[in-house]
Amino acid sequence: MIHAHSVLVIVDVQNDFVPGGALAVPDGHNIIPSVNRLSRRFENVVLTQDWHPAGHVSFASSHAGRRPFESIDLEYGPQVLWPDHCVQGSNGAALHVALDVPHAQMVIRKGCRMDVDSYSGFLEADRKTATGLAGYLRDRGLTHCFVVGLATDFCVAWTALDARHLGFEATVIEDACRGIDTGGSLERAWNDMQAAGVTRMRLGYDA
Ligand code: VGL
Ligand code: ZN
Repeated sequence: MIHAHSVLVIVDVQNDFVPGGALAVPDGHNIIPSVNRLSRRFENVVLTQDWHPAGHVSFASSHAGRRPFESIDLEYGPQVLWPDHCVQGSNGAALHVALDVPHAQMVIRKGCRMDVDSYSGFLEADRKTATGLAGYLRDRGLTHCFVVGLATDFCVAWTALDARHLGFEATVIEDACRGIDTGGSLERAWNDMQAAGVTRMRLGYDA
């Protein structure tokens, strides 16, 4: 199942996405031991890091009269508004200290542009701006993305969907992910992933 052309993509295991953080994913910290243990089975590991400038378009605080978890229409489509989170260089944006993947070879930072969000590790929300991850994987002959991390229904799902869209195999390991689940987002994400040919797998261990 895991082979030389497999890559583990660890999505957004950052301080702001665990309890106590600015955009806490319930139980988010509890995936970290499993992610660490799983990572030992992969020769190829890539991390993503949500990395927004202060005043980013995805922050509710950037839109007068708007509150977190409301949705607005931007040029590129609907955008959920979030509490300020993962501001470039802040402690909240740092990778969680318990994440232990010294053999990870690449960190992709995304959502770096003021006016464009990016849940996906591959393509930003304008659906045009590439992060470079697809090119990196192709250059290295990596064909199967195993995706874990935070949050299942946003950055994990969009990363897995884009992996399929860009011609990679994609598997989401559901017990090494946790979701935000706002407005039915978790069920929708699993339906979309299934329709796109993303495989859903369980580790079955609590590391
Ligand atoms: C994420 C909402 C906003 C995520 C990032 O990592 O799933 N969700 N920014
Ligand atoms: Zn974000």
